[in-house]
Amino acid sequence: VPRPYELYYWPNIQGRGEFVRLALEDARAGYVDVARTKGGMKALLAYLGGKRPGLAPFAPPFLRHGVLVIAQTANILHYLGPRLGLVPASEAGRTAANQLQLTIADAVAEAHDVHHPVAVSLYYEDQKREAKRNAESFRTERLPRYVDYFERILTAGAGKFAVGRGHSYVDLSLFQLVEGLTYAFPRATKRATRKTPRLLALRDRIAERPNVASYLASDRRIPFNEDGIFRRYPELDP
Ligand SMILES: N[C@@H](CCC(=O)N[C@@H](CS)C(=O)NCC(=O)O)C(=O)O
Repeated sequence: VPRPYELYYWPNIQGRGEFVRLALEDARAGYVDVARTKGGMKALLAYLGGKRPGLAPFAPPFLRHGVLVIAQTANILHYLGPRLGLVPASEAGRTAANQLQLTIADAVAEAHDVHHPVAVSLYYEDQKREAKRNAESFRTERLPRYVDYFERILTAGAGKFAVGRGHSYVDLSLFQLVEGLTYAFPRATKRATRKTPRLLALRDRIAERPNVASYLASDRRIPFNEDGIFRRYPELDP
């Protein structure tokens, strides 16, 4: 019997951990969201402090599976993909999935930097002016550029899946990206996705997958909030 997967991520936000949670939930893989259990935060911090065996992660999310400790969201999904049946089997398919996931990671980092353009260590309240400037170019240039790109990818793949002939962890992550952008920048996302029907249809199809739907309705799904990556500050989406 394989051990259950142990996911380590901050317990109060969806954040980058959500991309991993969605894969585990869609596959109904046995997993423990460690930091949300008693004593779990201590264990998470012990790993970050290099006090546990395995390659020390720089930052959450990370996954422990047996003796392996695996960090970096896209890398975790690259590991889980074949095990959960969430990626094509071919090397070409796995590489394509990883490439798209890394592009999603770039989009996520840029969405984060909108509210933290000066320093990660400063409060949003201390960088509001710069955030406003950053938000303008994110809304009008970067956000449309990312959603147009993924629309093109879906079009090339006949419209249903990002890679291969079945759904993969990339599709689950695209769902989360669209949900996050919609939460943080409802007006800009609505404008930008007027021309991306395939991406919106994918979002809807993923939300209706039975395991995803029951996860989203459960208390395991942490609501979006202003401590996470996708934050709704109305002044940044006027
Ligand atoms: N590139 C990494 C980024 C990890 C990351 O930035 N994690 C954030 C939370 S989403 C964090 O806890 N950062 C703490 C730090 O950078 O010190 C990934 O995709 O997993």
